[in-house]
Amino acid sequence: MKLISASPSPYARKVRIVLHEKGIPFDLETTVPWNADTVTGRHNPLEKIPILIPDGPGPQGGEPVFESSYILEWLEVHHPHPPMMPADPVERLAARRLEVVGDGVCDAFVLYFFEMKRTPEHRSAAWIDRQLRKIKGGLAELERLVPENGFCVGGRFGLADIAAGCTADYLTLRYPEFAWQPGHPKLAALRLRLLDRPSFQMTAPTAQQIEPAVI
Ligand SMILES: N[C@@H](CCC(=O)N[C@@H](CS)C(=O)NCC(=O)O)C(=O)O
Repeated sequence: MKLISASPSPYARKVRIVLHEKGIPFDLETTVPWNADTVTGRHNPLEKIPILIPDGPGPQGGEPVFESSYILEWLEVHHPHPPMMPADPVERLAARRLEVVGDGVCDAFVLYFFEMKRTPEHRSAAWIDRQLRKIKGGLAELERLVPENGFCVGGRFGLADIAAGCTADYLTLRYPEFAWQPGHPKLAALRLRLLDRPSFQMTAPTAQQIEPAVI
């Protein structure tokens, strides 16, 4: 199968980590989804990465799968071993909660990031404050949810750790001036524990050059 991804994307990274952890071979196609020459719109009407293109033929062969949380669910159904989501429904909800919060922090950061790309006279202070509030609120919630030691849910590595780790690494890359680590020691320690895993090391986020025309 093929994964269309962007190198800084925390959403695509969740999928890349799960593919590595499950041992599923895949081709990685890296694009800049904001740029005019991106392939994104050919496969996803919402024009967003990540996009997974499974091998055909088969029940869903060749049909693009998009939206990171949906791709992860799809992978769990079609490639259940090793599991990345808890089998217990209550634990699964707990893991999904961390994913929802982590994705929400990243969503708010993307809105903040592009607002800051505007020239100062075109920026909205109210919009910036709103997104920063969400980033800080979401990080505080992640800090509340992650444990001091070990993995986030059910004592075993999975979705919740991946979501929290991808969010933490993304902010570290894209928002270095916001030193979030001292105020969130459990999240900072989890991030470091996760960096021991090959799947995290192989998918470390890197910045991309975005066309100015998108802003
Ligand atoms: N909720 C989506 C978010 C994906 C997303 O926002 N991807 C960004 C890159 S990090 C993108 O492709 N943006 C292009 C656009 O919104 O036009 C998911 O989890 O897959």
